Amino acid sequence: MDSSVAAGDLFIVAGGNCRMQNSSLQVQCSNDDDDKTVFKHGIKQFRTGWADGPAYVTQCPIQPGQSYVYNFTVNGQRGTLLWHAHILWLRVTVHGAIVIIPKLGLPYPFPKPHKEVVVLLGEWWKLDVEAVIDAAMESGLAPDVSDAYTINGHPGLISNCLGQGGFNLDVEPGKTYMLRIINAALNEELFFKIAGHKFTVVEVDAVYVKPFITDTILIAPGQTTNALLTMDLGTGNYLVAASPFMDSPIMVDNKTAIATLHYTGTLASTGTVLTIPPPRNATPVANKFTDSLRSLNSKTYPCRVPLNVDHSLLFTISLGLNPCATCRNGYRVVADINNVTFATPDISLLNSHFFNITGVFTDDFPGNPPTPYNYTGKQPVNLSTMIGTRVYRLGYNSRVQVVLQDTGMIALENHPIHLHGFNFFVLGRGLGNFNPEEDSKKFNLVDPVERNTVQVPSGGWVAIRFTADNPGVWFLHCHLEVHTTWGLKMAFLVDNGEGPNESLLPPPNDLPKC
Ligand SMILES: *[C@@H]1O[C@H](CO)[C@@H](O)[C@H](O)[C@H]1NC(C)=O
Ligand SMILES: *[C@@H]1O[C@H](CO)[C@@H](O)[C@H](O)[C@H]1NC(C)=O
Ligand SMILES: *[C@@H]1O[C@H](CO)[C@@H](O)[C@H](O)[C@H]1NC(C)=O
Ligand SMILES: *[C@@H]1O[C@H](CO)[C@@H](O)[C@H](O)[C@H]1NC(C)=O
Ligand SMILES: *[C@@H]1O[C@H](CO)[C@@H](O)[C@H](O)[C@H]1NC(C)=O
Ligand SMILES: *[C@@H]1O[C@H](CO)[C@@H](O)[C@H](O)[C@H]1NC(C)=O
Ligand SMILES: *[C@@H]1O[C@H](CO)[C@@H](O)[C@H](O)[C@H]1NC(C)=O
Ligand SMILES: [Cu+2]
Repeated sequence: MDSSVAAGDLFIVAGGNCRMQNSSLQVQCSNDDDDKTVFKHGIKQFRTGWADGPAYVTQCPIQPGQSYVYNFTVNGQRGTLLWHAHILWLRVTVHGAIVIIPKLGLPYPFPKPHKEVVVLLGEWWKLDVEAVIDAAMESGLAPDVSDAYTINGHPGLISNCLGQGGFNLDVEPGKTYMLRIINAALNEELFFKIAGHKFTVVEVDAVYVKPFITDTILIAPGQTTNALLTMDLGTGNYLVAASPFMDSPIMVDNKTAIATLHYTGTLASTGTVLTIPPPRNATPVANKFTDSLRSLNSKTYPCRVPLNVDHSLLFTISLGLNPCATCRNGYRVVADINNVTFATPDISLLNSHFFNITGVFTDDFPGNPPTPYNYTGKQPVNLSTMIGTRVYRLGYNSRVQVVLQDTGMIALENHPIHLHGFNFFVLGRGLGNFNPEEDSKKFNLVDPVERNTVQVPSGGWVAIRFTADNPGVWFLHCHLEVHTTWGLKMAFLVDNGEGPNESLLPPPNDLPKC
């Protein structure tokens, strides 16, 4: 990749000004080692799906020696997002922040902070991650967990890595800072805490929220959170901690990444005030954060949740086991939506759609589980899945509700599900099986939070709605990379509308070929 897109780089994108309504961004990616694609996570890519990024969904990978210009317009969005590689596990290190500043003259809906700081949370393996996932795919079993989490690239002091300095955030007493926190980890949701300080959360996934105060932030891979932090303690050093949230029995991982918040003028001999991260299974802490999220829903930033729906879908989110003669135990761990494990095609879905190439995908993705059962109770004995490259087709502008339902196949587990091409509204969530009659009565249709990645609670469900006003092919997948690798993904195909600005644009000339 050329120097304009190196890992950890920060894009500052002008969200337009009074003279210029839209702003266009060109990201030149040339490639001199592995096959790569770059995904602008959360950018809506209106009619420009070609610049979205997921490999074999909207493009073929950029081959070594080739280059591709991602050409798209940021329109109507501002806030913190991220970009990352969207092929194999390369996003472990190929990622960074996207900061879209508001239109010139348009203030934040909260007091302007003294300074803004990007806080990028990551995950680190000592081994080459490609070797880790390749070994797992060969054995059919789960990959090794990471060796560390990182805060702006540093794990901080960890027991077997003494002498490692951590990230140091220097602050001035009395000032307010805005942290733009991004979870770029591969496989873990994280708690984020700073000793002695409380956050005021003002934005998630580049959408303003009703401000609320919390001492712990919960952030899943692919999510972003902007939080104000007032330096009201005057002096001292305070521990910053990022630790996993995992309320599933599947893995035990309690590593913590640490950094320091340092007030300028603090004596060098001053110790650090510590904080204890929540235990990794602290579901009540996670729920308290999630339940506090509400759209701002002000006159300037209204909440446009669809009040009626054209498609009401129920998607089960599961793991599974498929027979595999060459695997260590005779089976392979897989994952699926509605019992379909996604098979990656040889050419991109978007290419196949635009050029009418048949035989690449079918548009018969099930809108409901093929065999309904008690998803959070006793599981069927046969844990195998269907393999398919299937999409769900939507008419332009149709209003879609998807209830994402966790199941106990292998184990109940929390999954952060990310939708490309759209933001969605989160109408409600609960434990057990979704009950259409009872649960939909309790939906929040007034100020539900709007985002692009949402957690399906372990042993529960979450209901989302969006308007399919963006023609193209849009990926929906778990943002735990291990589950994506196992097939926890599908795509929506949104047809063109009738109007002049309602169809997918033709692909750029330099679109990589397969
Ligand atoms: C980028 O897209 C814009 C608008 O679609 C177009 O005018 C421009 O020529 C494109 N630039 C490149 C380098 O392809
Ligand atoms: C992490 O978990 C391991 C295994 O359960 C345990 O031995 C260790 O004490 C835990 N460490 C912390 C910091 O909680
Ligand atoms: C694909 O088929 C549609 C519908 O038949 C047609 O309108 C369109 O022009 C075709 N596209 C290409 C690139 O051939
Ligand atoms: C599903 O299973 C759970 C756990 O065994 C049980 O509590 C619940 O009543 C069951 N639901 C239905 C609809 O049978
Ligand atoms: C589950 O069903 C699949 C086909 O539907 C079959 O191939 C497999 O052997 C079955 N597994 C078990 C354990 O019965
Ligand atoms: C999933 O599909 C497989 C293969 O057809 C089948 O054996 C299994 O019973 C299905 N499971 C569910 C829950 O639908
Ligand atoms: C598309 O065009 C219609 C009709 O001209 C207009 O109302 C709408 O705002 C346009 N949409 C976008 C996203 O530009
Ligand atoms: Cu998952």
